[in-house]
Amino acid sequence: MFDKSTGEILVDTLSDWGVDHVYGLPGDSINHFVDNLRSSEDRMKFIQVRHEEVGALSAASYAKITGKIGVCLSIAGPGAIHLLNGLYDAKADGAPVLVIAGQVDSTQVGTDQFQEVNLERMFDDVAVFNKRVQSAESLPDITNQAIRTAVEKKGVAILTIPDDLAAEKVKQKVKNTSLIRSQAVVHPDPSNLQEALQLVNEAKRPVILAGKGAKHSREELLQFAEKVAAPIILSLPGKGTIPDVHPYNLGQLGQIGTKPAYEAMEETDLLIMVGTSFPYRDYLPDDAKAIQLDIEPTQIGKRYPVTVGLIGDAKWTLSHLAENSHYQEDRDFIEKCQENMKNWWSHLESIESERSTPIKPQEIMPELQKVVEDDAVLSVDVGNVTVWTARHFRVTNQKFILSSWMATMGCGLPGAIAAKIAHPERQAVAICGDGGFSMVMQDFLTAVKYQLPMMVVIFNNERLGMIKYEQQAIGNLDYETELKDFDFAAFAHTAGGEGYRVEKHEELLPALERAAKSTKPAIVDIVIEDQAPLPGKVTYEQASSYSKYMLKKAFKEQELDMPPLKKALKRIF
Ligand SMILES: Cc1ncc(C[n+]2csc(CCOP(=O)(O)OP(=O)(O)O)c2C)c(N)n1
Repeated sequence: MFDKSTGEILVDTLSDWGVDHVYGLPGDSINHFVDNLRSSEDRMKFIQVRHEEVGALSAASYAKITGKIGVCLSIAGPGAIHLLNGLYDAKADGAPVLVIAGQVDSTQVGTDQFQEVNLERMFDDVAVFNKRVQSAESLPDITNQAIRTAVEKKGVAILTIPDDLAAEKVKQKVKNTSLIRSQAVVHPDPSNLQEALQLVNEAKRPVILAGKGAKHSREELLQFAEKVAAPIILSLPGKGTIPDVHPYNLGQLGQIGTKPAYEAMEETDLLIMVGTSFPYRDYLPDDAKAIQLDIEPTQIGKRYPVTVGLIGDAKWTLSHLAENSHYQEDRDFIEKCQENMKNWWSHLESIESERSTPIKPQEIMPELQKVVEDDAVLSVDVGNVTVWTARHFRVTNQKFILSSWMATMGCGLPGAIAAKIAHPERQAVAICGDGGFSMVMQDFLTAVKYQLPMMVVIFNNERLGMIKYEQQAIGNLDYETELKDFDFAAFAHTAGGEGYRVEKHEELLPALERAAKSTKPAIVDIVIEDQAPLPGKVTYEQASSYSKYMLKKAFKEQELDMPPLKKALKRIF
């Protein structure tokens, strides 16, 4: 006699798909399934978070780090609502995530029960698969479809399960639909490949802009770039595709970018986009020919009027282009870019070697670099801290993750939690602003509870730094961006971890070294001078808006009582 509950079958199915842990917070409407997890602890770990948003962000981060599906669960109503931010992060960054959301009893759905929310409607916008299980018998098949859809469409699948169904016994053995995963290597149309090769062979100053779609093609990308003498600019999600100090790397583009990248874009006669949806049109060439390679047909021509589209796998296509393009004899352009980059690095080195109190943010990176291992996972939060890390941290082989498209604050710590679960043997480092970290800091306790040693580096400027400078950059006075000072090192101790407060430069490296060696989660709370990370290239509009802010500031600070000046300023603003 077969007597498994559907909840147990759900655990079996997850297990068959290779899932070995679930993030979440238990409660009514998910209790039966949580009990199934309790009795399957040997193969399915339950990571209890303090806030469901952290559960969802961790599941998304796990998917970004491993390429495997991340799984989180919640109760109906408030728990499910808390998941949303992390789920949108997964959607925006193409990370496969499965949600198991509890729901009120199946006989009561739709009758305004306690904590009942119309979950199908709520999740509709974020999900690629979104179904409420209607019967115990259909649950295994629906679970299979949910996982398959999340993996293939790189998005969020929602399984809403009234908790009574999870407890129901199934009378006969359930035969799963197939768990086999078949994959295609997509090759572009041969005539498109031919057109692309012709453009490449004719170009004098080709530039490659590569995004996260190129991440699995480091070798092929470099072979192609070297053959056709094209420098490589990486979008922020693409950081790490090739090492930052590789002679063909010009860093990032845009507000966070480098001057050599900006200049290469101004000079290029052929833009080659690989697996990127870089959104800032102003930083792309005014009028260059362009090839765009992407696995997703709808991306072609989305951001730039491309001459040739190549729909296909980056690895295969780059290797084809590398093999079949002509060797570029004229190396002047690449050499000039390399010279520019050398100057850029020495400019960075000179500002990084300053010694000041409070510490300047850019002074931190070379010291951090000394303790971060080559195969570490770096999880970066959102704010100026993203810019400092993008610009000054030289990624070698580390895994670099962030909330790149949703850009949600609070992603740093969940990324480090997921990193430690995905790769317990590797170092996990979260780099956060004080604002971003304080959005999720309760879950430092989760890292302590599950003994996940990690290093959380906080750039503590007592500010929402990025917003302060955003306000100034549009000519406004900064307003409500200051944060109450807080000793995150003391918090780390209270939480059961280790904490180091750093106020002077000489304390920095010893603190980082001790945190890196710690067997407990550790916070290095660095009091920094609040600084604006200026763009690699300041545009006229940026300079002009900033001068408006300076005038307003001077006017406010000095409380000038000079009617003609006041009148003039009023005219300007
Ligand atoms: C959830 C969320 N709310 C608001 C924002 C807008 N935002 C972007 S950066 C930022 C400030 C970040 O401050 P902090 O974490 O202290 O880092 P800093 O910029 O000072 O380095 C804000 C409010 C956001 N991206 N995400």
